[in-house]
Amino acid sequence: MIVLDEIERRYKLSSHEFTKNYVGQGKPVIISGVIPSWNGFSQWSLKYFKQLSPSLNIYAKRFSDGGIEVCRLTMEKYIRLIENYEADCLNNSSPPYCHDLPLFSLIPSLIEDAQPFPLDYLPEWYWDKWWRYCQFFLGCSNSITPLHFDCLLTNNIFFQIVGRKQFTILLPEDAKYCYRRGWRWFLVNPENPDFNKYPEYKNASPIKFIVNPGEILYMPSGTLHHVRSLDMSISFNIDWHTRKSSLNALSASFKGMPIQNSYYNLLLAMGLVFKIPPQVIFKFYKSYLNYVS
Ligand SMILES: O=C(O)CCC(=O)C(=O)O
Ligand SMILES: [Fe+2]
Repeated sequence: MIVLDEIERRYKLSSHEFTKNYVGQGKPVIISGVIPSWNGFSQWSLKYFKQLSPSLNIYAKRFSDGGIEVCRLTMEKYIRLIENYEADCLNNSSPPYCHDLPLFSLIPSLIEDAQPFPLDYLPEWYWDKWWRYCQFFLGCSNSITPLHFDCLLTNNIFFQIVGRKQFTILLPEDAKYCYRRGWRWFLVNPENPDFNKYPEYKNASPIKFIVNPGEILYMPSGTLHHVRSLDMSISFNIDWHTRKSSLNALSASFKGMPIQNSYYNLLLAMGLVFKIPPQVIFKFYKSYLNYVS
């Protein structure tokens, strides 16, 4: 078991070291020096997305204790809401958060902007059309994603492009102190924990840090994370399994993982362990990208 009191930061980490010392050890890390060499890094902004595809239909979410409310609107309308909020946050209500949007599939020209993509951080199985597995997060400052882990128990490589985000993360061993609700959400608010209601949280060891534009965050499978946007922000992630994490995730089918998640994990394990090609698996996996919350 690893004990961490702060996150490591590495410049242009090699894929060999990434795989051995971070993925292999279940250790989070922030990697700088990779995203800034992408073709379109300095071009990406909400205005740019609006110009590329104003009438694109997207969805945005509001998180509350009662659940997640989803609303649908166009890219143009959403970005106007964000711009108005940033210009005058006191007189405009805070817009919903565009969360888990497969934007590379919706605006394919963005794929070229993210080249050279660090494919060698991922298992080779993902190299073909890697962008299909990515989900975007667009939002205003102060957008929040409450404490959770990623629902298939995948590894997560998180790309911060515009704006800063503050992460509070906990290693999987601390889940027992965070008061779980359902499969993946937790009741504790790590930014302002209510120790009367959640006394066990005193035993947890949260790590808090900022991810800056142009940085990559790696979170191992099962890492709990709470995320606050400090600025208007554009990020995307790729959730992915290794052979080992796909088998571990399958064994979680016996520990409360919803059956639908086990189905998607079985598909990924068939790809990673039994080498069934991604072209075959993706047909069945595609619906996952709308299923995640
Ligand atoms: O950026 C966020 O608000 C949430 C990110 C997240 O939960 C993820 O990448 O899994
Ligand atoms: Fe997440």
